[in-house]
Amino acid sequence: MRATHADADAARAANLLTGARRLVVFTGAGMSQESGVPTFRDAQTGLWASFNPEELATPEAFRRHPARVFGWYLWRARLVRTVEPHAGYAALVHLSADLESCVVVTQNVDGLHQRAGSSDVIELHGRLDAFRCFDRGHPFDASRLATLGSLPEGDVDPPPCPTCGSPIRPGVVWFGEMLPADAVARANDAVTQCDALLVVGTSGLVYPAAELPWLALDRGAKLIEVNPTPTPFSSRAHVSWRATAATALPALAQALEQRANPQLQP
Ligand code: BV8
Repeated sequence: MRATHADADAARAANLLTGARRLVVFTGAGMSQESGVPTFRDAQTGLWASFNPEELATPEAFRRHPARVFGWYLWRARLVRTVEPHAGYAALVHLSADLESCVVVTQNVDGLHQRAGSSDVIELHGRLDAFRCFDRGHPFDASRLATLGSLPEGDVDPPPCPTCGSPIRPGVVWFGEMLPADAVARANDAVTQCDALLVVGTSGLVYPAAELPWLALDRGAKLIEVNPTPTPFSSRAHVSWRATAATALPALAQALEQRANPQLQP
């Protein structure tokens, strides 16, 4: 059977990873796209179609329009509860089994890597299912939002913090906010020590997260990129794989499996 272009990419990526002991997988919104979670730069749907996510994902937007911003996050949190991690997430879990370490550093806030079974996940931008109060950071139990979560899409007034009365906000990192220092430190450590960095589904536009692939390259790590479209990393990647996450990652796991067990060749 003639090898396809995808097979060639899988083979090149597998060759690069053969012998790697410490892998970091750096993911963005494109990793979740085939599970039905719109990417950050996809046109917003429904009531938020007229808003640019970067205009909603800020403390200023929440102060100015708390119900609009809170309603958007509640809708997203509800959406994420209804989707399932696609085969690419399971492929990452599978290929991690043969490695000394496989750290997932994600910009995503949907928790899908953990739901798929990845055990070493660093969330740079927080999580949709974590809530706290805006002014003092008092944790807020998301199950108290259950009734609100059933509301139709649209504005939802954030409830007041039971402790201090400040409006409840999502536990994500907004534009203009610092990333969690411990997550940044752990991500930098992982990338500094990795043999290879697998970059999946990120536009590479949002900093400081987007610094990580450049750090890996500077430290001599091999870089494999999985993205249907070019990004700022593409020209420096050792393998720039024009494919989607749910297609490429299972193909990569299979190619690595065949190298580890040649008797399995089809
Ligand atoms: C910070 C959580 C220090 C929220 C997110 C002015 C003032 C303040 C800061 C700045 C400023 N100017 C610039 C900055 C820095 C700013 C920034 O980088 N802005 C960008 C827009 C230029 N960064 C910050 O503000 C950060 N904090 O700098 O603090 C500071 C503090 C105070 C003052 C000054 C500095 C905080 C950034 C974190 C923002 N929060 N998420 C939420 O989710 O609502 S970021 C958000 O974008 C998501 O997390 C998303 O993951 C992330 C990055 O986007 P991507 O993941 O790459 O997604 P995107 O849609 O862009 O691309 C998808 C990709 O997937 C595409 O390439 C596509 O081709 C590909 N794809 C599509 N389908 C598939 C696929 N790939 C594979 N398979 C598929 N099927």
